[in-house]
Amino acid sequence: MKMTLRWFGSKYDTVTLEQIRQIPGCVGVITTLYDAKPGEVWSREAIRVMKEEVEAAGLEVSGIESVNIHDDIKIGLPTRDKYIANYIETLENLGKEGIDLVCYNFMPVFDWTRSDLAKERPDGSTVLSYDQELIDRIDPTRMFEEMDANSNGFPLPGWEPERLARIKELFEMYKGVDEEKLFENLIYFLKAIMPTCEKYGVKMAIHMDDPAWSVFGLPRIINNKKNIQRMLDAVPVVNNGLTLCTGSLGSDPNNDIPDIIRSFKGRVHFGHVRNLIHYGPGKFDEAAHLSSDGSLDMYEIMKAFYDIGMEGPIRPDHGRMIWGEKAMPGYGLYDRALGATYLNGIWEAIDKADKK
Ligand code: DNO
Repeated sequence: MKMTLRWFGSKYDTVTLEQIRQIPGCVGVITTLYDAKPGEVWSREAIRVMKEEVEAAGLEVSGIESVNIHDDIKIGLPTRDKYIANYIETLENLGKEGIDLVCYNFMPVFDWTRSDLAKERPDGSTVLSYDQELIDRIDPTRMFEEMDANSNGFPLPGWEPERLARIKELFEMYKGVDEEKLFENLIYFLKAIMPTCEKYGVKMAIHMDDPAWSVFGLPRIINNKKNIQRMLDAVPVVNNGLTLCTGSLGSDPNNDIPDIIRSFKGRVHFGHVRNLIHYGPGKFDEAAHLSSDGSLDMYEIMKAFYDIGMEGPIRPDHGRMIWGEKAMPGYGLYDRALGATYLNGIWEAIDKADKK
């Protein structure tokens, strides 16, 4: 396991590489080319510049999060082949520059969804939270504005701003795309890119849908053990793997996360580890990483990663906003650094017990 932190680049992030370097045991960052639009080819030159900046700070680029997928690929339009060809070129360029891990998601229209980006906890910290009842009252085509208004002036991590301008059009375009169609389109994409991934040793790691159920009537296909199994079996190549996100899967208490991790041994290439508090169906707050602060058992989760011989990067995921920090929702320095340290501590304890 390699402990890493997500970094949004010097242009957008309030957190610096120098700060990340001082988190004990943190060896690398997970980052992307933040100005690249979905569907564009990433040049080797641009990838190299990004890598050199990170390496100059004494860290490595442990993976890309994300190379986003153009909507035409998700919808299955005839133009998808052009965008898949571009994606393949990007993967080749990443592989040639020695980057071997790409996280992506196949969620239509929105990436992760929350009803509140700064809900106050009793200790005065603020967290991201989700309440289906509140979401049901929002006009989906106004979701960007709602989230934006709530984000303290920071960009929404992971949300693709170019989608903002065409939100109504996007909902129209996804109208005929149900779960089966979306699944077929994912498999079409994966089959097309796998030979390149195998040739250059690039592992694709699909992110879980967040939350793990349909929101605004949009289809969800990477949200539980059965669906993940189906996707892995449809393209049975090691390079077709997972970003095992405990917070996304954990939004549905029916998902047994340690069991899911163990079941997909060999295909879990990247871990997002965080905790949340369940209040009932469709209602949860994010929490500190500490098990006792939320509903997930972080020891059991880290033990499962340990037992499968996890070699890839793990990163603490969304943190609370604490100590007066102002940063992108979920992505401040302080609570994620606490999370990394806590997860490293669990790992050390498991490792020592195992080697006794
Ligand atoms: C949220 C992140 C997601 C993730 C994408 C992967 O905080 O985990 O935005 O990066 O879904 O493409």
